[in-house]
Amino acid sequence: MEKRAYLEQRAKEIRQDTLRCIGSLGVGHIGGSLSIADVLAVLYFEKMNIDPQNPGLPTRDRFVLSKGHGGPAVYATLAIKGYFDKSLLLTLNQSNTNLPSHTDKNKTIGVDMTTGSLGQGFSAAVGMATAAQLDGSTLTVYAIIGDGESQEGQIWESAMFAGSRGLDTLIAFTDYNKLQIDGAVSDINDVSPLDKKWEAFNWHVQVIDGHDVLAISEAIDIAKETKGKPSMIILNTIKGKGAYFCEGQAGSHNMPVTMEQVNEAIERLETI
Ligand SMILES: Cc1ncc(C[n+]2csc(CCOP(=O)(O)OP(=O)(O)O)c2C)c(N)n1
Ligand SMILES: [Mg+2]
Repeated sequence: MEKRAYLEQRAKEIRQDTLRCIGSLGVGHIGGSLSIADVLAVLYFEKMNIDPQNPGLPTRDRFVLSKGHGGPAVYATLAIKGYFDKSLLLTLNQSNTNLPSHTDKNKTIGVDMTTGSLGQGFSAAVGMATAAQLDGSTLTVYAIIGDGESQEGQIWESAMFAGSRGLDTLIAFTDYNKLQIDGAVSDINDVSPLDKKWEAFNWHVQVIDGHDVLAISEAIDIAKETKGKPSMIILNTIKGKGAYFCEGQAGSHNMPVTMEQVNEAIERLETI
Protein backbone atom coordinates (compact mmCIF):
# COMPACT_ATOMS: atom_id res chain seq x y z
CA MET A 1 0.00 0.00 0.00
CA GLU A 2 1.19 3.49 -0.77
CA LYS A 3 2.66 5.27 2.29
CA ARG A 4 0.03 8.00 2.57
CA ALA A 5 -2.84 5.53 2.33
CA TYR A 6 -1.20 3.21 4.88
CA LEU A 7 -0.58 5.97 7.46
CA GLU A 8 -4.02 7.51 6.95
CA GLN A 9 -5.54 4.08 7.54
CA ARG A 10 -3.60 3.73 10.80
CA ALA A 11 -4.67 7.25 11.88
CA LYS A 12 -8.30 6.38 11.16
CA GLU A 13 -8.02 3.23 13.26
CA ILE A 14 -6.44 5.25 16.09
CA ARG A 15 -9.41 7.66 15.96
CA GLN A 16 -11.93 4.83 15.92
CA ASP A 17 -10.33 2.96 18.82
CA THR A 18 -9.91 6.20 20.77
CA LEU A 19 -13.65 6.78 20.40
CA ARG A 20 -14.42 3.19 21.47
CA CYS A 21 -12.11 3.64 24.47
CA ILE A 22 -13.67 6.89 25.68
CA GLY A 23 -17.15 5.68 24.73
CA SER A 24 -16.76 2.71 27.09
CA LEU A 25 -16.46 5.16 29.99
CA GLY A 26 -18.99 7.64 28.63
CA VAL A 27 -16.79 10.69 29.25
CA GLY A 28 -13.29 11.77 28.38
CA HIS A 29 -10.75 13.94 26.63
CA ILE A 30 -12.00 13.43 23.10
CA GLY A 31 -10.79 16.71 21.57
CA GLY A 32 -7.14 16.59 22.54
CA SER A 33 -6.92 12.85 21.83
CA LEU A 34 -8.24 13.07 18.29
CA SER A 35 -6.09 16.05 17.33
CA ILE A 36 -2.90 13.97 17.75
CA ALA A 37 -4.01 10.78 15.94
CA ASP A 38 -2.07 11.57 12.76
CA VAL A 39 1.26 12.29 14.42
CA LEU A 40 0.87 9.13 16.53
CA ALA A 41 0.24 7.10 13.37
CA VAL A 42 3.44 8.41 11.76
CA LEU A 43 5.52 7.92 14.90
CA TYR A 44 4.36 4.43 15.85
CA PHE A 45 3.81 3.00 12.36
CA GLU A 46 6.72 4.53 10.48
CA LYS A 47 9.37 6.32 12.50
CA MET A 48 9.94 4.97 15.96
CA ASN A 49 12.51 2.29 16.66
CA ILE A 50 10.36 0.18 19.01
CA ASP A 51 9.37 -3.44 19.48
CA PRO A 52 6.07 -4.28 21.19
CA GLN A 53 7.55 -7.72 22.03
CA ASN A 54 10.45 -6.05 23.83
CA PRO A 55 8.99 -2.85 25.31
CA GLY A 56 11.83 -2.23 27.78
CA LEU A 57 14.71 -2.35 25.31
CA PRO A 58 17.17 0.37 26.51
CA THR A 59 18.04 1.45 22.96
CA ARG A 60 14.42 2.05 21.91
CA ASP A 61 13.17 5.48 20.95
CA ARG A 62 11.12 7.19 23.65
CA PHE A 63 7.77 8.93 23.44
CA VAL A 64 6.37 11.33 26.02
CA LEU A 65 2.83 12.65 25.79
CA SER A 66 3.37 15.75 27.89
CA LYS A 67 -0.31 16.69 27.48
CA GLY A 68 -1.12 13.48 29.33
CA HIS A 69 -4.89 13.91 29.05
CA GLY A 70 -4.60 12.61 25.48
CA GLY A 71 -3.92 9.17 26.96
CA PRO A 72 -6.78 7.42 25.11
CA ALA A 73 -5.17 8.13 21.73
CA VAL A 74 -1.88 6.66 22.97
CA TYR A 75 -3.69 3.58 24.32
CA ALA A 76 -5.46 3.07 21.00
CA THR A 77 -2.10 3.37 19.21
CA LEU A 78 -0.34 0.93 21.56
CA ALA A 79 -3.18 -1.60 21.25
CA ILE A 80 -3.15 -1.44 17.44
CA LYS A 81 0.64 -1.78 17.51
CA GLY A 82 0.26 -4.95 19.59
CA TYR A 83 1.49 -3.90 23.05
CA PHE A 84 -1.70 -5.23 24.64
CA ASP A 85 -5.12 -6.59 23.76
CA LYS A 86 -7.68 -4.16 22.37
CA SER A 87 -10.23 -5.34 24.95
CA LEU A 88 -8.26 -3.36 27.56
CA LEU A 89 -9.35 -0.16 25.80
CA LEU A 90 -12.81 -0.73 27.23
CA THR A 91 -11.51 -0.41 30.81
CA LEU A 92 -10.49 3.26 30.57
CA ASN A 93 -10.24 4.92 33.98
CA GLN A 94 -12.23 2.21 35.75
CA SER A 95 -11.21 0.64 39.07
CA ASN A 96 -7.98 -1.36 38.81
CA THR A 97 -7.54 -0.49 35.16
CA ASN A 98 -4.15 -0.36 33.49
CA LEU A 99 -5.38 2.56 31.42
CA PRO A 100 -5.92 5.66 33.56
CA SER A 101 -7.25 8.75 31.81
CA HIS A 102 -3.76 10.28 31.87
CA THR A 103 -0.69 8.30 30.78
CA ASP A 104 1.17 6.46 33.55
CA LYS A 105 4.37 4.51 32.93
CA ASN A 106 3.84 2.41 36.04
CA LYS A 107 0.47 1.17 34.82
CA THR A 108 0.61 0.79 31.04
CA ILE A 109 3.04 -1.28 29.04
CA GLY A 110 4.60 0.86 26.31
CA VAL A 111 4.17 4.19 28.12
CA ASP A 112 7.55 5.85 28.74
CA MET A 113 6.59 8.64 31.14
CA THR A 114 3.86 9.46 33.64
CA THR A 115 2.23 12.74 32.68
CA GLY A 116 -0.83 14.87 33.32
CA SER A 117 0.54 17.76 35.30
CA LEU A 118 1.11 20.09 32.36
CA GLY A 119 4.72 21.08 31.70
CA GLN A 120 6.32 18.20 33.59
CA GLY A 121 6.33 15.58 30.84
CA PHE A 122 8.29 17.83 28.54
CA SER A 123 10.93 18.39 31.22
CA ALA A 124 11.22 14.61 31.58
CA ALA A 125 11.65 14.26 27.81
CA VAL A 126 14.46 16.82 27.91
CA GLY A 127 16.02 14.82 30.75
CA MET A 128 15.80 11.62 28.69
CA ALA A 129 17.47 13.32 25.73
CA THR A 130 20.18 14.69 28.03
CA ALA A 131 20.83 11.20 29.41
CA ALA A 132 21.00 9.78 25.89
CA GLN A 133 23.48 12.49 24.90
CA LEU A 134 25.66 11.73 27.95
CA ASP A 135 25.51 8.01 27.13
CA GLY A 136 26.49 8.64 23.52
CA SER A 137 23.24 6.96 22.48
CA THR A 138 21.57 7.74 19.17
CA LEU A 139 18.01 7.05 20.30
CA THR A 140 15.42 9.71 19.52
CA VAL A 141 13.14 11.20 22.15
CA TYR A 142 9.77 12.38 20.86
CA ALA A 143 7.39 14.55 22.87
CA ILE A 144 4.02 16.18 22.27
CA ILE A 145 3.01 19.29 24.17
CA GLY A 146 -0.26 21.18 24.00
CA ASP A 147 -0.71 24.79 22.95
CA GLY A 148 -2.47 25.59 26.22
CA GLU A 149 0.26 23.64 27.97
CA SER A 150 2.75 26.01 26.34
CA GLN A 151 1.55 28.69 28.76
CA GLU A 152 3.37 26.80 31.52
CA GLY A 153 6.65 28.39 32.60
CA GLN A 154 8.16 24.93 32.96
CA ILE A 155 7.94 24.41 29.18
CA TRP A 156 10.21 27.36 28.54
CA GLU A 157 12.65 26.46 31.28
CA SER A 158 13.27 23.07 29.68
CA ALA A 159 13.14 24.54 26.16
CA MET A 160 15.98 26.88 27.12
CA PHE A 161 18.03 24.02 28.59
CA ALA A 162 17.52 21.78 25.54
CA GLY A 163 18.38 24.64 23.19
CA SER A 164 21.51 25.57 25.10
CA ARG A 165 22.64 21.92 25.16
CA GLY A 166 21.92 21.42 21.46
CA LEU A 167 19.91 18.28 22.15
CA ASP A 168 19.45 17.25 18.53
CA THR A 169 18.02 13.83 19.35
CA LEU A 170 14.97 15.55 20.83
CA ILE A 171 12.03 16.06 18.48
CA ALA A 172 9.02 17.81 20.00
CA PHE A 173 5.62 18.62 18.55
CA THR A 174 3.14 21.27 19.58
CA ASP A 175 -0.45 20.20 19.07
CA TYR A 176 -1.53 23.66 17.93
CA ASN A 177 -5.28 23.09 17.98
CA LYS A 178 -5.86 26.68 19.19
CA LEU A 179 -8.10 25.54 22.06
CA GLN A 180 -7.60 24.80 25.75
CA ILE A 181 -10.21 23.93 28.42
CA ASP A 182 -12.00 27.24 28.60
CA GLY A 183 -11.82 28.40 25.02
CA ALA A 184 -9.38 29.87 22.53
CA VAL A 185 -5.73 29.92 23.55
CA SER A 186 -5.41 33.35 21.89
CA ASP A 187 -8.15 34.76 24.15
CA ILE A 188 -6.80 33.30 27.40
CA ASN A 189 -3.03 33.77 27.20
CA ASP A 190 -1.87 33.92 23.61
CA VAL A 191 1.19 31.77 22.88
CA SER A 192 1.78 33.14 19.37
CA PRO A 193 4.11 33.56 17.60
CA LEU A 194 5.11 30.06 18.68
CA ASP A 195 7.61 29.57 15.85
CA LYS A 196 9.58 32.70 16.73
CA LYS A 197 9.57 31.80 20.43
CA TRP A 198 11.06 28.35 19.82
CA GLU A 199 13.58 29.76 17.36
CA ALA A 200 14.67 32.27 19.99
CA PHE A 201 15.36 29.33 22.34
CA ASN A 202 17.76 27.88 19.72
CA TRP A 203 15.37 25.25 18.33
CA HIS A 204 14.97 24.25 14.69
CA VAL A 205 11.32 24.97 13.91
CA GLN A 206 8.90 23.72 11.26
CA VAL A 207 5.22 24.63 10.95
CA ILE A 208 3.04 22.09 9.13
CA ASP A 209 -0.47 20.71 8.70
CA GLY A 210 -0.77 18.33 11.65
CA HIS A 211 -3.33 16.18 9.84
CA ASP A 212 -1.17 15.55 6.77
CA VAL A 213 0.67 12.30 7.44
CA LEU A 214 3.24 12.82 4.66
CA ALA A 215 4.00 16.36 5.84
CA ILE A 216 4.55 14.97 9.35
CA SER A 217 6.75 12.18 8.02
CA GLU A 218 8.90 14.59 5.99
CA ALA A 219 9.20 17.05 8.87
CA ILE A 220 10.50 14.29 11.12
CA ASP A 221 13.09 13.35 8.48
CA ILE A 222 14.26 16.97 8.33
CA ALA A 223 14.37 17.14 12.13
CA LYS A 224 16.51 13.99 12.27
CA GLU A 225 18.93 15.47 9.72
CA THR A 226 19.24 18.70 11.72
CA LYS A 227 22.35 18.59 13.90
CA GLY A 228 23.25 20.77 16.88
CA LYS A 229 19.69 21.86 17.74
CA PRO A 230 16.56 20.21 19.10
CA SER A 231 13.55 20.30 16.77
CA MET A 232 10.09 21.69 17.28
CA ILE A 233 7.42 20.70 14.76
CA ILE A 234 4.35 22.87 15.20
CA LEU A 235 1.30 20.92 14.09
CA ASN A 236 -1.64 23.01 12.96
CA THR A 237 -4.49 20.78 14.09
CA ILE A 238 -8.21 20.75 14.82
CA LYS A 239 -9.38 19.74 18.26
CA GLY A 240 -11.73 16.76 18.02
CA LYS A 241 -10.68 16.06 14.41
CA GLY A 242 -12.82 13.26 13.00
CA ALA A 243 -15.68 13.35 15.54
CA TYR A 244 -18.61 15.06 13.83
CA PHE A 245 -20.27 15.94 17.14
CA CYS A 246 -17.41 18.00 18.59
CA GLU A 247 -14.83 18.81 15.91
CA GLY A 248 -13.33 22.28 16.40
CA GLN A 249 -15.28 22.90 19.59
CA ALA A 250 -13.77 24.00 22.91
CA GLY A 251 -16.36 21.81 24.65
CA SER A 252 -14.60 18.73 23.25
CA HIS A 253 -11.89 19.02 25.91
CA ASN A 254 -13.43 16.60 28.41
CA MET A 255 -16.97 15.75 27.47
CA PRO A 256 -19.69 13.14 27.91
CA VAL A 257 -20.34 10.93 24.92
CA THR A 258 -22.99 8.33 24.10
CA MET A 259 -22.39 5.04 22.29
CA GLU A 260 -24.75 6.31 19.57
CA GLN A 261 -22.42 9.25 18.94
CA VAL A 262 -19.38 6.98 19.08
CA ASN A 263 -20.83 4.46 16.62
CA GLU A 264 -22.01 7.17 14.25
CA ALA A 265 -18.56 8.83 14.33
CA ILE A 266 -16.81 5.50 13.71
CA GLU A 267 -19.07 4.85 10.73
CA ARG A 268 -18.52 8.32 9.29
CA LEU A 269 -14.74 7.89 9.62
CA GLU A 270 -15.06 4.72 7.59
CA THR A 271 -16.54 6.59 4.65
CA ILE A 272 -13.97 9.42 4.51
C1 LIG B 1 -0.16 22.01 35.88
C2 LIG B 1 -1.55 21.80 35.38
N1 LIG B 1 -2.44 22.82 35.41
C3 LIG B 1 -3.70 22.61 34.97
C4 LIG B 1 -4.11 21.39 34.51
C5 LIG B 1 -5.53 21.17 34.05
N2 LIG B 1 -5.60 21.02 32.60
C6 LIG B 1 -5.67 19.82 32.01
S1 LIG B 1 -5.74 19.91 30.34
C7 LIG B 1 -5.73 21.58 30.38
C8 LIG B 1 -5.79 22.37 29.10
C9 LIG B 1 -4.68 22.04 28.20
O1 LIG B 1 -4.86 22.67 26.96
P1 LIG B 1 -3.99 22.22 25.74
O2 LIG B 1 -2.58 22.13 26.16
O3 LIG B 1 -4.30 23.16 24.64
O4 LIG B 1 -4.46 20.74 25.43
P2 LIG B 1 -5.69 20.23 24.54
O5 LIG B 1 -6.87 20.24 25.42
O6 LIG B 1 -5.85 21.11 23.38
O7 LIG B 1 -5.33 18.84 24.21
C10 LIG B 1 -5.65 22.06 31.69
C11 LIG B 1 -5.62 23.49 32.08
C12 LIG B 1 -3.14 20.35 34.50
N3 LIG B 1 -3.44 19.12 34.05
N4 LIG B 1 -1.88 20.59 34.94
MG1 LIG C 1 -4.98 22.89 22.77
